[in-house]
Amino acid sequence: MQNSNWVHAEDLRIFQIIDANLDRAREGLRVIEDWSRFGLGDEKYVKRIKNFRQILGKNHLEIYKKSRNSIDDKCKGLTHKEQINRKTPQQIISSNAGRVQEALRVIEEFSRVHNNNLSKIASEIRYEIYTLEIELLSLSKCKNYKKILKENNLYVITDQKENLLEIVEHLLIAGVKIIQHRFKKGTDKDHLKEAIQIKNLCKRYNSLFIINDRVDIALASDADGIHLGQDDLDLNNARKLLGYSKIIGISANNKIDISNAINNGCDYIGIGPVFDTSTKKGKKPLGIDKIKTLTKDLNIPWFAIGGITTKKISILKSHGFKKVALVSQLMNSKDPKRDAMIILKELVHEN
Ligand code: TZP
Ligand code: MG
Repeated sequence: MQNSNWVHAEDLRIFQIIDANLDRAREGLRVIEDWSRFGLGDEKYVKRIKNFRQILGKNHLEIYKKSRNSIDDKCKGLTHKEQINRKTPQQIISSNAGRVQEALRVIEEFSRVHNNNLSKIASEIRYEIYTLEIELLSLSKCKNYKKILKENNLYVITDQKENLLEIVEHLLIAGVKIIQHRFKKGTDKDHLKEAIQIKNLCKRYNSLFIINDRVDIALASDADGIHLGQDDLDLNNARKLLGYSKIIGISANNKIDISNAINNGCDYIGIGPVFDTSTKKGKKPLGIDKIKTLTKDLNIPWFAIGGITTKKISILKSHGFKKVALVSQLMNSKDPKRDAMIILKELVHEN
């Protein structure tokens, strides 16, 4: 660093640029730090971002601050219409991460000659912000999905039907917010085609769209998540492939499988069959009491499944079951919209 008492006019301009961009970078970091803290509640990210802010703060030298306002800034207060259009937390994270990256790039360039240490710091943090941005966006997206899982008690799984799209649309109109696409017979091409059609419908109604069994189809259809049984791809590998922006649900019907699923970070569990069901023939029902014992300490959403009909919901509710997953009751219904509305009404309670 050269002698700060003697400053050329050109240096002054450079210091002003660095000063403005250190402010910009720190402000942008503060925005994403606060979203990590209050929006995501994720201490790990808060600490990481705070650390970057502090490093930049320490390197915000007096000489940069003193250069402020010493040359007129004719562009002060200019805004762009995009700034006004930012609405969602995701848009805010993206634009502020971008702001930080840009500011750091400017610092990196303009400090290279007179303060190489700062230039290097700016470059290192800039690279970290690229990954951090993706991670925060994934987490924010997943957070919305988790909210849907938490707040909704009816989970509908599809069956292969001629008029499946029509049925699904009626369910969505009724207010169903979680749909799983279950496709057991047919080609991968047909599987993916139908998945995309249902996903598009779900997105129109802001409902969660989950694929059964197949991580590849989940990725190709850009589903919101996957549901895996014990014989499907394991959770860790599915997470590696899907990342943290997708929901992973697991079918588990014993203590070990449930605790493994939770320890490996699944987002919800399907437990069953509660009753006899023709959808999974030959599967011995667990019964209400067994499921009550298995779910006693569960603190992630769980859905009872298997043989659940409209009539059985009140019994399940009386045993404290809040969330249910259904296939045949709604897939074979003469009036899926009406039946879904009845079930949704029955399942209303504080979550
Ligand atoms: N997993 C456990 S039972 C079951 C699944 C997929 C089938 C549930 O279908 P239904 O028709 O609601 O009994
Ligand atoms: Mg499966």
